Amino acid sequence: MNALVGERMSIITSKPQTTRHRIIGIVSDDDYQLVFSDTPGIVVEVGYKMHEAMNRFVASTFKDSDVMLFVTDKYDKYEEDGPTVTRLKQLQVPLFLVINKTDQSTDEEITDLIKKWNSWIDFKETIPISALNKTNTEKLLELILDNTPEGPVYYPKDQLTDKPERFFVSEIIREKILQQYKKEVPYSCEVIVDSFKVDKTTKGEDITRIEAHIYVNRKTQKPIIIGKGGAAIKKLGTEARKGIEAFLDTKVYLELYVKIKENWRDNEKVLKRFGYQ
Ligand SMILES: Nc1nc2c(ncn2[C@@H]2O[C@H](COP(=O)(O)OP(=O)(O)OP(=O)(O)O)[C@@H](O)[C@H]2O)c(=O)[nH]1
Ligand SMILES: [Mg+2]
Repeated sequence: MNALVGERMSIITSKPQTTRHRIIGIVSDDDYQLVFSDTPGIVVEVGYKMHEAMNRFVASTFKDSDVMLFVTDKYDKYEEDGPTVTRLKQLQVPLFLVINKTDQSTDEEITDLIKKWNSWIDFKETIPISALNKTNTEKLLELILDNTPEGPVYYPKDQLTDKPERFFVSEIIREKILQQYKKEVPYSCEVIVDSFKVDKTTKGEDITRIEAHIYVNRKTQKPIIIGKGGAAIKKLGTEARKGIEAFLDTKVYLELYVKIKENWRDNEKVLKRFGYQ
């Protein structure tokens, strides 16, 4: 979606289940507006209420999308009788097979993937792309436009998404947590931006002052996030600040706090407050 929208809306990491929400990216041109939704993948092993919420985000796109793009690559593992393939088979709207990461695949690997997937599901279009190098992404955009019905314009032309800046700020911090910490720790974290103020430095430059809380799932995870003498959280703060500065295009002063919220992934009230509605 980032490649198509031309902005870094969704966070990207090498770890699975990076995306937890339905994130909207809007592309407006003189004669069209496309509203993209990036969602998590379907969570097969549902362990927490948070996973159910993630699957509800996926389900919502199955209900209201005009075109569905299934993005996969040679590393993905799917079974023909698994929930993802089963759900895709039932779709009524045009469904595209988008084979990503062609920069890392041979022609033969791509041909084999196309053959396998098309023997499972009846795709309206099949297209190999590289989101990284933006290979074929323009062509994909054209195919989408060819297959979308006409409809009303939903958003003002200059609007890129439906969520506030503070959501994207919290996502950038979560991206850095996923990149920096190991195993279960990043999956046990949620980030909430509590304060977001645009201010001026003494030199008169814009500076955004941000306070954010990192919620962990268990007592033992707090010292892990903080690290020896605060080294880990200091590194996290630096990386996150750089990412947020690039996103907001202002200087950023970031303060991070860690709080324990036992078993938040199974707490309906907390999940609601964290945006998993
Ligand atoms: N080589 C290569 N890597 C890519 C390409 N597109 C994405 N990646 C990498 O693939 C990994 C996963 O990317 P994500 O965008 O997090 O994938 P996702 O499908 O949204 O995954 P979840 O949000 O975890 O469900 C990251 O390490 C990306 O840098 C591509 O075209 N080529
Ligand atoms: Mg994602």
